[in-house]
Amino acid sequence: MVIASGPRVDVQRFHDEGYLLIEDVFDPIHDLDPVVAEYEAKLDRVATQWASDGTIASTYADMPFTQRFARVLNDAGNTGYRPFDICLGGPFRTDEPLEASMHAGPAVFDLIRHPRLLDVIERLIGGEILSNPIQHVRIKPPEAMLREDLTKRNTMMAAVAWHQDQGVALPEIDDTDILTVWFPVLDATVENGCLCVVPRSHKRGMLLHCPSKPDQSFDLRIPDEIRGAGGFPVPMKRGSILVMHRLTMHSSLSNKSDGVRWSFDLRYQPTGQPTGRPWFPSFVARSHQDPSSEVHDWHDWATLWEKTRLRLAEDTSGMKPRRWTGQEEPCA
Ligand SMILES: O=C(O)CCC(=O)C(=O)O
Repeated sequence: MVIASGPRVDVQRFHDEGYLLIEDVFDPIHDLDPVVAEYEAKLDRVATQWASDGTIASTYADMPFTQRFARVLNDAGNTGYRPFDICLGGPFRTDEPLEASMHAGPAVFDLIRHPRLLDVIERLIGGEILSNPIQHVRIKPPEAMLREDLTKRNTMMAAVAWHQDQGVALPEIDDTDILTVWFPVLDATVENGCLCVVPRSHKRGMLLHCPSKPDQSFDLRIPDEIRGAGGFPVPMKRGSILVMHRLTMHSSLSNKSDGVRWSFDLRYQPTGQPTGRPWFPSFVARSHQDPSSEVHDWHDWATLWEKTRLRLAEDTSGMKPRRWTGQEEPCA
């Protein structure tokens, strides 16, 4: 195995605690500001399209990003977040471009493949690294600016309940060495809804997850009586990353501030292991054994998602049911 250089990674601490906070992985101006600019442009395109087809009342073009995003989401309702996430969410339709179904752009792709980020991952799982398709951007306007039904139902816009990432993927992932990498685009604080973790919780094994509401299969939580006590918020400066074991219990707070809470949660694993979402596309982010297998161009990454979109619009029968039925004790 090639041992990478890069940020200092306390591998032992990661295995002991189940998470690792590493500062200064990204350069905020060079690496994160382009993502903000890419999303400002995306919001402008989406708002212009939706104002012209009547989905929203106005383009809200005179507003700053946070207020504009909140107004667009409020007008568009529960599916309004779809064009912004970096993963496909249903409904899958043949008559819709990728641009309207999710976001795939160069600044985001550069983050997913950032060499300093991959150096950290390499220290933890080795140098054959697959980018797992369970990935999201969460741009959460202040809760006070959003319609209540959005903050109650949508985990991209609202607080997220305690869970383990292994618990929200298919059982095929149970032996995959998958890592979650969470990082803020703007500083994450207790007030604006940073992440919370329970140290050493990965040593408890996988815990029961219940749907948070009877009709919900994505928004899962570990019931309080199983979760027990412990856990604390992890405020983070932009540029830092938090790496978590797949069994580390985590949640996030609500955004009580007057600014946006903006983060990415990405996942990486050794190439060749199951991803937990076999119907979505993964790609080789780094390979020392076969560098030619790496995907370097964001257009190629977008094409993988576009082909997936077209396939799912024709046929979703390959999408398997979730791990939990909601009928387990004590969910039912
Ligand atoms: O960013 C958040 O609010 C929650 C993220 C999360 O739960 C995850 O990455 O699994």
